[in-house]
Amino acid sequence: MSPGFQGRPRSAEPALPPGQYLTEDFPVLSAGPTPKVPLDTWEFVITSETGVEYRWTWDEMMALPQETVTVDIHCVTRWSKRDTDWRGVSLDTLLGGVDTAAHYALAHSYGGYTTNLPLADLRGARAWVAHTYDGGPLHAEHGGPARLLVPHLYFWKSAKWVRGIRLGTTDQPGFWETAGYHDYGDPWREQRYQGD
Ligand SMILES: Nc1nc2c(c(=O)[nH]1)N[C@H]1C(S)=C(S)[C@@H](COP(=O)(O)O)O[C@H]1N2
Ligand SMILES: [Mo]
Repeated sequence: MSPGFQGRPRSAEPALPPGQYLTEDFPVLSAGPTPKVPLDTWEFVITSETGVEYRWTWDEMMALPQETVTVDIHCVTRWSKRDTDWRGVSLDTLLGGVDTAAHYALAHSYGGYTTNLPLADLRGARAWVAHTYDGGPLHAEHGGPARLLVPHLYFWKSAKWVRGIRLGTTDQPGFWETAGYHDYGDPWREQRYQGD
């Protein structure tokens, strides 16, 4: 640093991704009605590219190692929320026993929503199946019983009411990606729409 350098005062607030503003409340964004998913029939399924299915019931999911996560979330409609508190199972745990050479993942939800992401983005302590928000059961409108949580991508990648993940050797665009939203959706590179 040069002697005369003023710089900016060190901010207490870390930067937000470009074009985002902070909100204190928790908006609900759903493309359709909120599905009702009883826990006794709930299941989560990872399907490999060769068609092998790895299934977890609710009780089996709860018996796995649980992680607490505090993360900022960023919606493509420009709201961001700081320090959201979740509890859930890491995709590293779920993928640990899955035999796959696939590069792509398509998350699918009760109710029919889908969203795609590279399988690599589900690994490395960056993605969870979250069932608890702020210390209580995740409310249905926010994706309960359980949703995908992938906070390093725009929040549309965090599929609510998640039911499973299909692994594939080709990239299959999901609901919003088919409607013109970006295939990857990195908020720090402001990848909102195809072509960004
Ligand atoms: N199943 C499902 N998941 C979804 C959506 C949806 O419509 N259906 N909307 C996405 C979008 S665009 C956002 S911003 C977040 C919103 O989550 P929230 O309603 O908990 O804020 O969920 C994502 N996951
Ligand atoms: Mo969104």
